[in-house]
Amino acid sequence: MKDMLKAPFLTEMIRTQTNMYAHGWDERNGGNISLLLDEKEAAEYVNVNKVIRAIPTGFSQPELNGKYFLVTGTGKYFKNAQYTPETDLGLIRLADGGQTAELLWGFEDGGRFTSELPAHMMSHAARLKVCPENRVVLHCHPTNILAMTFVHTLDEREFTRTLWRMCTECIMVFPDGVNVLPWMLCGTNEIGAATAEKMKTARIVVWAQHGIYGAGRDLDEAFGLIETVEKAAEVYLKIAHLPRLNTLTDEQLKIMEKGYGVKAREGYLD
Ligand code: 2HA
Ligand code: ZN
Repeated sequence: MKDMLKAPFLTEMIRTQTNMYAHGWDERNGGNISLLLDEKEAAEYVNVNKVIRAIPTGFSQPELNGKYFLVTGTGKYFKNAQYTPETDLGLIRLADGGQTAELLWGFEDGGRFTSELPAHMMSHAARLKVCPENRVVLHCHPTNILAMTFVHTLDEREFTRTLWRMCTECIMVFPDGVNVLPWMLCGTNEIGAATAEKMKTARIVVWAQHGIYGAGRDLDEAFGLIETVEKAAEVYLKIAHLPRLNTLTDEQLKIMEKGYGVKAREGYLD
């Protein structure tokens, strides 16, 4: 068995958490990440026949039965993952149609997976249907996106159009736009199901007055997606109260669409 602490997927996870903390997106225990692993990949580092603990999840997700995930722990601080990965992270396998998480590594202090596991697992199931290569669901609290949900309409088309206009490459990075959930209590199956529903049509779901969810094929892609949305929100907040002398027009957004070879969300450009 290889050393888990040297597994590239674990190193990459810790690096991402550390970077997210440094960006100010994950204060205290804010944020959570889940990374889908191949069974073969997991089996190099853990004994897949040795379940340490079986933890009820409180939801069912039969499509993900038997799947392996590296997940962040509830109550754990992203800033500390680099020092105490074996308590702050866990490798789980879903069983009983998703109703049980079998712990194969980690959470060594008796801890468990993130309180947002329903939103993560339901979102994985939704994204895998659209993009079979999807591996990552990532949640955090970026300051500018969060602030924007207090002063901008939550209409998804308008929210997306505002962000697309803030930097020339936005439409290339998230042509599918940004979906938005009105405020809901977090950590529940209800917000999980609502997030997954929104994940059917976009890789970004903003939780009003809370934060953001991003999905991607790897950690870098999901991180870069959120980074781009957050940058656009920052530009918006810097200029929203100032007279606008110049802007990006729908004509220019259409030129970018052609130039980058992407397809903007249907009906989102005039
Ligand atoms: O786990 O971010 O949404 C902390 C959170 C909950
Ligand atoms: Zn949160």
